Amino acid sequence: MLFGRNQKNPIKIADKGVVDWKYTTCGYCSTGCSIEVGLDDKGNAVATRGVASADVNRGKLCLKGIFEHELFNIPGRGDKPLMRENYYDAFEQTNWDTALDKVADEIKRIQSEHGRDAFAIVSTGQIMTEEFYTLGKLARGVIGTNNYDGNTTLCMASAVSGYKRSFGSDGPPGCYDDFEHTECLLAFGSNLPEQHPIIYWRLKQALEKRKFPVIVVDPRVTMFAQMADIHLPITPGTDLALLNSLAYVILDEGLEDPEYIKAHTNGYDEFRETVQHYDPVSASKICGIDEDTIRLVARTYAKAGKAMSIWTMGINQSTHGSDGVCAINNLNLITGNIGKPGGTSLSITGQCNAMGTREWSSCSGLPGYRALEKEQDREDIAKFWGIDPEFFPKKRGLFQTDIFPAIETGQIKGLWIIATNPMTSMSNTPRIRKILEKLDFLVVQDAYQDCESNQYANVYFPAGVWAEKEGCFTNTERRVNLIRNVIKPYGDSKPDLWIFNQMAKRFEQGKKITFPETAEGVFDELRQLSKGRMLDYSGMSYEKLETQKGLQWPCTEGDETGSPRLYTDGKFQYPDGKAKLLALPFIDNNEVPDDEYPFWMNSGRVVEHFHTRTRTGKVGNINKFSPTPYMEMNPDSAKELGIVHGGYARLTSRRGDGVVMVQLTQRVPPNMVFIPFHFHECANRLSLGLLDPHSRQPAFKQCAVKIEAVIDQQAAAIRNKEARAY
Ligand SMILES: Nc1nc2c(c(=O)[nH]1)N[C@H]1C(S)=C(S)[C@@H](COP(=O)(O)OP(=O)(O)OC[C@H]3O[C@@H](n4cnc5c(=O)[nH]c(N)nc54)[C@H](O)[C@@H]3O)O[C@H]1N2
Ligand SMILES: Nc1nc2c(c(=O)[nH]1)N[C@H]1C(S)=C(S)[C@@H](COP(=O)(O)OP(=O)(O)OC[C@H]3O[C@@H](n4cnc5c(=O)[nH]c(N)nc54)[C@H](O)[C@@H]3O)O[C@H]1N2
Ligand code: SF4
Ligand SMILES: [Mo]
Repeated sequence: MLFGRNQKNPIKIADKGVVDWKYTTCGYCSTGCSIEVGLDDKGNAVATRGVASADVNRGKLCLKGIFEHELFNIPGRGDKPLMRENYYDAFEQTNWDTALDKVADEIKRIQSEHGRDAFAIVSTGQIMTEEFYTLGKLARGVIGTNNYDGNTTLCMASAVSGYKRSFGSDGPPGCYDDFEHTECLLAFGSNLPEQHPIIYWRLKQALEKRKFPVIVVDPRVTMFAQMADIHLPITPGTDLALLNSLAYVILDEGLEDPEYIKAHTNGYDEFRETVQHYDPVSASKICGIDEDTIRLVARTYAKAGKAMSIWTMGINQSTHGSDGVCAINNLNLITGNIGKPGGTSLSITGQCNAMGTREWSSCSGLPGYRALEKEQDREDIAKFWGIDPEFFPKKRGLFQTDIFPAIETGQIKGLWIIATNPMTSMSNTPRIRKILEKLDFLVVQDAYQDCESNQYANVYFPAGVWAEKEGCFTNTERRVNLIRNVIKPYGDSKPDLWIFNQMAKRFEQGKKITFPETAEGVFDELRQLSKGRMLDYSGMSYEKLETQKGLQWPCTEGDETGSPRLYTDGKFQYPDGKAKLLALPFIDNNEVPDDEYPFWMNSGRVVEHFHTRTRTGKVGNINKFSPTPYMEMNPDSAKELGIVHGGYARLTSRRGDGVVMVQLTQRVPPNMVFIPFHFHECANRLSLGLLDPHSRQPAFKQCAVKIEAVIDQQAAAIRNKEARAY
C-alpha cells in the first residue's frame, strides 16, 4: 500500500506549447529582472521565465513577473482611438489621423488663446527611455510647454531632490552587489520582500553566506521588519528626527570618519550645530524610538566599517521627504560610507523606468541630467535638436502636484496624461475628479482604456504595453536593460514612440527637428548626448545590452562593461567636488490623529498588485490573492469598535470616505491602519498629501481618519460601486 507523498500524483509542468523564447526585461518594478517570454506556434505569449545568466535576478522572478505574459490580451485593453465632445458623452471609435489631428488642434488652440504653458503634460515612470526622450523633445522642443512633469513626483522626487542637494546631482551611487560586502544594512520605509522581491532575494543570498545586522525602520511590522535584527517602529513622519539623533550619537561618541568629512564634504559646522538639538532623549520623544535603541543603532552603523542605507516610500512620501534623503546621505558621509563596496546610500527606485525618466525625459530640465537653468545646457540641446535656444524656458515649470491645482485656478486649460492614472493614484481624489472635469480638453494615452482617468477624457489614445514595444529601462542600480519587442501591439494600439512622432509632425517646430522612427535610432542620440557626462551611455549598444543582460552607467565608449558604483574617488558633482552636509531641523507639520480622527492612515502596496491594478487586477492568478479593497487593523482597536475580521468598516477623513474589508493583524499598532492604495475606492479618497517643499512630493503615508463598523455589507458594496462611478 502507498502512503503519503507516494500516493500523490506526480507534479506535471503544463506544456504551454512554447516554440520560441524571446529576451526582454520585466515591466513592473525597478528591480529590472531579465525575462524571457514564450511564444506558441501562433505567436501568442503563453509563458514567462527568468533568465539564469542575468546578474540581477539569476533566473528568479516574483509573482508578477511569472504571469506577466497574461497582461497583453486582457479585458480593458484599448483597441481603437476614441473621441467625444464632452467627457459625459459616450466615446466613439475613430481612426488615428482624426484623433491625432484633434489633439494637435486643441493644443494649438489652447496655447494661442491662453499662452504656451496653458497646455500641460503629465507622464510616467513606465514607458521606454527612448519614448521619454522623444516625449521630452516634443514637449520642450516642439509644443513648448513648461508645465510638463511626471508621476515620479508622487514617487522618486524626494530622492532626486535629496541626491541633488547632497551630492550636486541625481544618481543612486550603489548597487545590489553592495549586499555582498556590507557589514550593516539600515532600511527606512521600504518593504523590500513585497515591493522588490528579487532585490530582497539578493539580500537573503548575501546573508546566507555571511551574517550582518539588518535594521528596519517602519511603523508597521512588515515582512521585512519581521526578518530584521532590530525593528524601529517609528512614529509616522518623524524619520528626520531619528536620523539627526543617530548623527548626534555618532559625533558625540567620536565615531565619525574625520578624514572623509574633511576631504570630501562642506557644511560640517552648521550640520553639527543643528544635530546638537537631537540628543537621543529629546529625539525619542518625537520619533517614538527609545533612546537606548537610538544609541545602539548609531554605534552599530558607525562601527561597521562598511554600512549601507536603503530607503523607499516611507521616506520619500513625507512632508520632509527630501530632508530625510539628505539626512540619510549625511549619515553615510560622516561615516565615510559612499562609493565603496558595501558602503552606500541607495534609494530603491519604484517603477520599472522611473530612472529613465529622471535621466532623459526632460521633465525637470533637459536630457542627460541637464538643467534649464544653465545657459550652456540650453545651448547644447538646442544645437543638437536644431532649434533656437530661446525657445526653452529658463527655469523648470510646475510639478505634477502643482499642475492639478493650476487647473483648478484656471491657469491650465488642457492636459495630456501619458501612462499614469492620477484619478486613483493622487491624494484627495474627490478633488482630482473635480479638477479633471474642469478641463477644457483632456487626452489620455494608456494601454488600458478602462483606467479611471479615462472617464474624463475627450480623446483616448490606445498605447502598446511593455514588450509590445522595444527600448530600455534603467533599474535601481543604474543598469540599462533592454526590452525586446516580443509581440505586436494589441488591436490598433500603437507604441508610445509612434504616437509622439506622429504628433510632432503636426507642429511647425516639429518640422525643424528630426525624430528617429526606431527606438534604436533614438538610443543613438542618447549615446551621443551622454558622452563624457556622469550618465555616459556611449559604450552601450542594444546588442551589448542583450548579451550582458544590462549595463550600469557610466559605460564609456571603449568600456567592455558598465560601472557598479558612483563617487568611488570621493569626487562629487558640485563645482568644488565636495558633497554637502546639510543642517536639517525637523518641523512637525503633518495632519496627526486627534479626538475626532483618532487613527493614522498609512498606505502602500502588497506584493500581488501593481499600483492602480490596470494590469494585476485582471490577471486571475494574481488578483485572486486580494480582489477586494481592504485594510490592516489592529485586533484590539477593532474590538473596541465592534469590527470583526472579514467584516467591513467605513473610514472617514477630512477629504472623503471609503468602505473596506477588514483584515485584523498585529502588523499595525492600535492607533494605525494600513490600506493598500491599489483600489480606487479607498486610500486616496481619504489621503491629504501635504507637499514636501523641495520635491513637491505628497505625504501619502500620513493622515488622520475615523473608523466605524459597517454592518450592512450590501450597502457597503453599493457605496463602493458609487465611488467607482465617480
Ligand atoms: N508589488 C508591488 N511592487 C511594487 C509596486 C507595486 O505597486 N506593487 N510599486 C513600485 C513602486 S512605483 C514603488 S515607489 C515601490 C514602493 O516600495 P515601498 O516603499 O517599499 O512600498 P510602500 O508599501 O509604499 O511603503 C513602504 C513602507 O513605508 C512605511 N512607512 C509609512 N510611513 C512611514 C514613515 O513615516 N517612516 C518610515 N520609515 N516608514 C514609513 C509603510 O508602513 C510601508 O511598509 O514599490 C515598487 N514595487
Ligand atoms: N495613497 C497612496 N497613493 C500613492 C502611493 C502610495 O504609496 N500611497 N504611491 C505613489 C507612487 S510611488 C506611484 S509611482 C504612483 C503610481 O501611480 P500611477 O502611475 O497612476 O499608477 P499606475 O497604475 O502604474 O498607472 C500607470 C498607467 O499606465 C498604463 N500603462 C502601463 N504601461 C504603459 C505603456 O507602456 N504605455 C502607456 N501609454 N500606458 C501604459 C497603465 O495601464 C496605467 O493606467 O502612485 C502614487 N500614489
Ligand atoms: S521583482 Fe520586480 S522586476 Fe523582478 S519580476 Fe518582480 S516585479 Fe518584475
Ligand atoms: Mo512609485
